[in-house]
Amino acid sequence: MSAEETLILVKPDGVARGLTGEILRRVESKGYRLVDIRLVTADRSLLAEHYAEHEGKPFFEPLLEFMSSGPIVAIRAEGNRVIEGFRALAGATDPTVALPGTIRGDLGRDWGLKVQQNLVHGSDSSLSAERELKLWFS
Ligand code: DAT
Ligand code: MG
Repeated sequence: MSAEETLILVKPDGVARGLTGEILRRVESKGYRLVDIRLVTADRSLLAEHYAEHEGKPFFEPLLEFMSSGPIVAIRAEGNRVIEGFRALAGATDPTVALPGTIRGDLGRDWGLKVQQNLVHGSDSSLSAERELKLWFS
């Protein structure tokens, strides 16, 4: 059986703030393996598919606008329970309450915008990981 894989994104705020290396360091230090990595400027259709579950929510349009505002680093990472493990490294969605020690808790904050800019995305289930990896690496 091959090890589990997940999709990690360093969002445009993380890339713009020069935090890509720090975020990759945390993923690698935890012991996960980087299988593939690419710098992507995402178009609207990719982002709408990626975030389809949030269509209709008040932050959906701001989210798509934010995610298309600059380059994203997309990472295919591998390891036993990496999906759950990276979500734990990332911390809670809201960076104000994300625990210190997590990526969002240590490096993120609320900027008073319509969408939270919280540095990273991580797939939330094996079904999401499979779907999202196909979208970003094909
Ligand atoms: P996560 O990225 O932790 O899986 P999510 O899938 O619920 O969170 O939402 C996707 C992104 O949308 C999230 O990273 C930040 C933004 N977001 C979510 N809920 C929000 C809210 N209530 N207000 C503003 N932005 C929000
Ligand atoms: Mg999510």
